Amino acid sequence: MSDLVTRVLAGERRALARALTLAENGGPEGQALLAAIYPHTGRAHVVGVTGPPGGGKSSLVNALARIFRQQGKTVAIVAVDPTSPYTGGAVMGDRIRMRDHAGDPGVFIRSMASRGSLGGLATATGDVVTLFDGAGFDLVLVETVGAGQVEVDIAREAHTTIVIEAPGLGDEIQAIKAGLLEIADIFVVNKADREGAQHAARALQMNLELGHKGTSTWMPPVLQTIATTGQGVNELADAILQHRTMLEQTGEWQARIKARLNDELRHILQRELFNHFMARLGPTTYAAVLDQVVARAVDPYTAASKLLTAEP
Ligand SMILES: Nc1nc2c(ncn2[C@@H]2O[C@H](COP(=O)(O)OP(=O)(O)OP(=O)(O)O)[C@@H](O)[C@H]2O)c(=O)[nH]1
Ligand SMILES: [Mg+2]
Repeated sequence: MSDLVTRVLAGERRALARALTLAENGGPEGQALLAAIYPHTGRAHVVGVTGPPGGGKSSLVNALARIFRQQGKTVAIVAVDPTSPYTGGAVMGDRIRMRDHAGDPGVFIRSMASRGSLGGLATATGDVVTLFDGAGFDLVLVETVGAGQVEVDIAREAHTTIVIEAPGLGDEIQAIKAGLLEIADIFVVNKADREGAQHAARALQMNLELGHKGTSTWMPPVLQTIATTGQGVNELADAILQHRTMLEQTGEWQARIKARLNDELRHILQRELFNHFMARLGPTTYAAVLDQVVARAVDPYTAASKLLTAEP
């Protein structure tokens, strides 16, 4: 194990691939590995890229990776597909990317599927990001499809969140409904070569102004790109780096990390406290009280407080 840790920290690709699988499987080995890597993390700039299916997320991530590589930065790409257990979209995108970055040791691509449990996906994604961070990648680009709670959860892991729209998908409304407007640090209207891009950009801009988005230090820009030709992608890469600079200069970088870790720690505590409590209580006491609730003899609130004070 310690050998694997050393090799991951050295950025060795085969060790990293094995570590990623261990972490994704979520067993005790994976946990021990993550624990050993954790003290060596906190350097990578984590960038979330989310938006509707087919909006051009993979193409854009690919184009961004190319620019960051030209700047001498190393890039890890995580493609998360909560909608399918088979990573249909993610795998398609990966093929294009793998061809584009084939043989470049400064790029590492990993795709992840839901395997039926959406709750675990955000956690698994966080663990994968931790490993890339520990392995020394400068940037970790996390692509997620859709606009549901999983995307919002995953976006919370990112320092910088990019929300992509594309004309003709009818997604402006979808994004706003799902609260993606709230989490975006940068908006991108991709497929700017298509009709309706201008309109989509204006609609987004108006929504931003109406919602008084942004702070005195950051107003989310609305950029237009053509991912397939690379048009506008340099500007997007600049905006990502500017956002990082702003986060660091204002102390937001640390504040965001602390807020996220606070959440994470509380979640773990909640789960562990509950499991601990239930194990101490034993299944018979719980079942008996549940029966009383079902029989309308005791209401759920009273039942809960009875259980909390019950002697095991
Ligand atoms: N015309 C045009 N087509 C684009 C642009 N960007 C991406 N595409 C095309 O749109 C399709 C979808 O692109 P992807 O990058 O796979 O989109 P995605 O959002 O990753 O898709 P999923 O991961 O399946 O949700 C592909 O055929 C791309 O070639 C663009 O700027 N203009
Ligand atoms: Mg994709």
